[in-house]
Amino acid sequence: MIAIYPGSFDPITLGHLDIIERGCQLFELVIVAVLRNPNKTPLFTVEERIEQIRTSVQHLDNLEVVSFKGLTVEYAKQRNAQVLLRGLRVLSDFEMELQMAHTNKTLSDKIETVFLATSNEYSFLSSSVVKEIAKFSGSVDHLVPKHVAQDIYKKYL
Ligand code: COD
Repeated sequence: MIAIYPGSFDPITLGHLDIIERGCQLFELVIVAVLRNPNKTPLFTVEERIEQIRTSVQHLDNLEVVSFKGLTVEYAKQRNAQVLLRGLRVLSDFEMELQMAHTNKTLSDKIETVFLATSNEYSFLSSSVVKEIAKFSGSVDHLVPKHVAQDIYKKYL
């Protein structure tokens, strides 16, 4: 079974990486799909984020990292994926994720959303938290892969 793990990944965190690694144990192929979203001003370009993710997942072989535009379910159909993989941290994630899963189900009833609960140590972790800490010169070494931390420090220099 093929799963798409869609997201912004601006930047990838250890929480995302944990979901990717666990997803790779469950599915034949996991496609990490970075949304090209013209309505957002990200810290990193899509190309930078793809590079960061690829460098972080070199130890996994049933994985692809790509970008996509438009609706996630349409991209999933193009790739013959049956599953959208998502992570859940806190109750507020659940509300938003459930709404998204129901919306996606109305767009394609053949594609299921599968949620993985965050690992305990990453339940507070988001890309926004990482950017907030780095912006105020705090260390993010324990929150993102090493090369990503270096990229973040360079951006905020
Ligand atoms: N532990 C576990 N899971 C985590 C953690 C963590 N510490 N941090 C993040 N995650 C999970 C998130 O809950 C999410 O499931 C996933 O990782 C990706 O997170 P983000 O923040 O990088 O990406 P999002 O949530 O901003 O991505 C949103 C999408 C791009 C998937 C969404 O906007 C989308 O599908 N857009 C395309 C348009 C579309 O199809 N719209 C219809 C659906 S409403």
